Amino acid sequence: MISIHAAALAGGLVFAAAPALAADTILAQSTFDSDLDGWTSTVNGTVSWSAGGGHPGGRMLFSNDTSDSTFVVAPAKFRTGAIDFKKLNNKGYIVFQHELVQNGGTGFVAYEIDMTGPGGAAVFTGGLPLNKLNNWQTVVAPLVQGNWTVSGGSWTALLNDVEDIRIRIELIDGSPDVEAIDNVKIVSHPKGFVPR
Ligand SMILES: [Ca+2]
Repeated sequence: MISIHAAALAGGLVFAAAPALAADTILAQSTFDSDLDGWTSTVNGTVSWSAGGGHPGGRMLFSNDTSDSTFVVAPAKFRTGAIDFKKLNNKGYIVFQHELVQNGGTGFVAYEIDMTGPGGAAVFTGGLPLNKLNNWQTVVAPLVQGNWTVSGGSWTALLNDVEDIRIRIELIDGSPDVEAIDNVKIVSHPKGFVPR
């Protein structure tokens, strides 16, 4: 063994232990602990910052008394320019947490994330929320084409330039309803997903 080791050193080789799987890395996130962090709403006047009640800290709070379908729109740090989505294909995910605070409605619609850009558009549809107030649910959307419905262009062309990401914050059909989002993240997952 000693002679082999010496020969390896002489040849400039280094034997390392089996490489550990690369760790997940957060590439962008909003924890809403000091403000809305640049998030906006598709329906004016429905989204505000709440200093408390988050998971933990602050949260993005939605409240309305109509039957709109309200989404929140991600700030620039979640889009291409700050993030290389091509590198995240099959190796990244979007995650957020959602909470039902008050439910005066008649039913639910599913979790949803929309991504659009000049090359395409895609929709991630999750399950329905649990009918449980003040309970944070974690929603994970792998950046794997099979988890999305491509509604225009192509998945690859979309990932070349993701210009808009929006998350459905209003899951209650009817009103009044109050809901919240916290901990939106785009995460690199280098070990990758097994394609569906
Ligand atoms: Ca928070």
